[in-house]
Amino acid sequence: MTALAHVSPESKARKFDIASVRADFPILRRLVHEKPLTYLDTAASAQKPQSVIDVIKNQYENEYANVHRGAYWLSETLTTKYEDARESVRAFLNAKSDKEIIFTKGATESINLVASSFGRSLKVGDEIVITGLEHHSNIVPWQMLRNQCGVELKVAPVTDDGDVTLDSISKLLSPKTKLVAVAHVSNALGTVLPIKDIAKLAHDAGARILIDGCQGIVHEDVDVQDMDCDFYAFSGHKIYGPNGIGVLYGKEDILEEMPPYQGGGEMISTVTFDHSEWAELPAKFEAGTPPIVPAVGLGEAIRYVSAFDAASVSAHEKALLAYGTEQLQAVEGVTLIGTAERKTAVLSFVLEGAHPHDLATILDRCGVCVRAGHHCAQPLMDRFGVSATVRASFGLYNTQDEVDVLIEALGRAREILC
Ligand code: C6P
Repeated sequence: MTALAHVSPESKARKFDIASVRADFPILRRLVHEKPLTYLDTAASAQKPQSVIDVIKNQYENEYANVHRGAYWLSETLTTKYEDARESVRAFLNAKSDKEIIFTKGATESINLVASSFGRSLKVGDEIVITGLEHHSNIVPWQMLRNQCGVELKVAPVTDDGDVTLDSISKLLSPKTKLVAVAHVSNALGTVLPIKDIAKLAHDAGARILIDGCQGIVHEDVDVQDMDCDFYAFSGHKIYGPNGIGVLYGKEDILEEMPPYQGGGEMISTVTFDHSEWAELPAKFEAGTPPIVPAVGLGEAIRYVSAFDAASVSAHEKALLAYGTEQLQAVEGVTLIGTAERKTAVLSFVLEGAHPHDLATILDRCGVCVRAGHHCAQPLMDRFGVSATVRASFGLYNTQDEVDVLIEALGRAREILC
């Protein structure tokens, strides 16, 4: 079942028509360096549809107040919208309960929440298993925990095509493993990991599993019950929503056991100078004034993507990836990094004789936005013996024509740099 399959059937009436999809994103109409914008950096952050922009604008213009604190109409109205957004996320992930959806400021904070809170139950000698293709946000929090409490970090190796085998994960698991923390989709290569199988391996070993779903939420089916993951973390800005909002899904019984991550605001039920008691989930993990408007904007973004039939969006993105792969491989001097069979929406490559940053600068002059660098995955770059790659990444609004623009701009860059 797909994430999009959890919304009501009547809301999925919209046909996936690329021209009308593009018309939803006002920024795609602008020029950059007097060239049409070719936005191929959705893995870094997605562009926003008009409906999300309108909702945000309307909140500030007409409905703004703090939430969960005011006994007046404005505050109650926005509180309802904030909690409706939580329900939209719950339905999107097919979580059992709203209590399992914690709003954070992004995937990085969601993972840090687990490291800081769940991590407190770990002790010297316990082990955490990650993979060699993780984003720094799914490496550094575990290193910090290692430095605090002496847990060990085990890393499953990356294969030459940019994949991680189940066997290599399995070999690292033992009764000492307390957590397996893996990406759903690699941001740097696009590799899709078999999350359901990894979750089974983790659980068979008696460990919990956290999925860094920052890229997976955009391109893959996400059903947290079907995957049987214990935690799923993602950021709103990748899925066509605002920035400043993220989600941590956690199974209710596990979240109940975990201590609060931060103190203050509405995360308490009572406070005295001697002692405080915690609020019920999800408030226990939402200290301080939450990212109210971004949460409502995320709810709208989820409504936006949920209106399409998931299979059509997926077919469109797969066709783009196949076409882009074929076109890039035909460019002399280009080496694609990350050629796993299960792959989505990302083309990471190097061009012989050209530094990725120089290449990206020339592409920018042609109106093409790509990311160049280590993509916050330095150990993965080391694995492939490069310091950086150029990364073109797709969203639902990209077209084959834009791939052609990229290839043409690459030809121009080759003439200048090589
Ligand atoms: N990747 C990229 O260009 P935040 O910054 O908290 O929204 O997301 C962090 C993060 C965690 N995991 C994965 C797999 C990610 O892709 C990201 C963000 C961006 O690839 C910015 S570094």
